[in-house]
Amino acid sequence: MVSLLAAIAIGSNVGARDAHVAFAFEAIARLPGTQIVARGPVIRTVAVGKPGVDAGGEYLNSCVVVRTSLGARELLAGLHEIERERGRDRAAEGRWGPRTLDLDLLVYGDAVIDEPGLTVPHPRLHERRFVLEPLAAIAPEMMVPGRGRVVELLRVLMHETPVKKG
Ligand code: A4P
Ligand code: MG
Repeated sequence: MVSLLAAIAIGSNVGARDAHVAFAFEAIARLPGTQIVARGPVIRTVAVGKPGVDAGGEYLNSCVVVRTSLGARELLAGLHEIERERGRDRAAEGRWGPRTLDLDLLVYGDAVIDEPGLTVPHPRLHERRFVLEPLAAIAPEMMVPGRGRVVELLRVLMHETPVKKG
């Protein structure tokens, strides 16, 4: 069976965040045809939101690299099911609003997909330190198709982000 490497982002900023993240690690490992190759560090991050939208409190963010024989849509459907098991209700929350568990498919092999409901690589991956930092800790050399190596994307982002003085 064909299998490939994929990267998944994990985020939680509502409720028992530690438990939600721990559940995500376990549940992803139980997805059919899927093994966790590496588990990212769990980091605390300031919620990134939009002006006028309450992004909620501090996040726990992490990620995993998996080897999987699931298709990209099957994998994303599995991730959405795991989110629901932790009580996530998309209908009741705003975009970028607070959430118990957010699982994003970051990279799926060398696939470039832009379809309704599925964009891979994740369109904001390269702009987000809370995604790139844990991913660079476990997969610095991973190629993000169309963008470059993870470690390089993090380096560029850190150079672009103004350092607060004082
Ligand atoms: N979708 C399409 N492609 C993908 C993909 N590759 N992975 C669709 C996951 N989902 C994908 O997602 C919205 C729709 O995107 C879904 O229907 C799915 O089919 P969502 O998870 O319901 O909504 P969202 O997460 O609010 O939207 P989005 O655009 O994924 O937001 P982000 O970019 O994930 O931002 N601050 C910190 N510190 N840490 C965070 O983790 N996360 C967000 C969410 C905002 N601020 C944050 C964090
Ligand atoms: Mg999301």
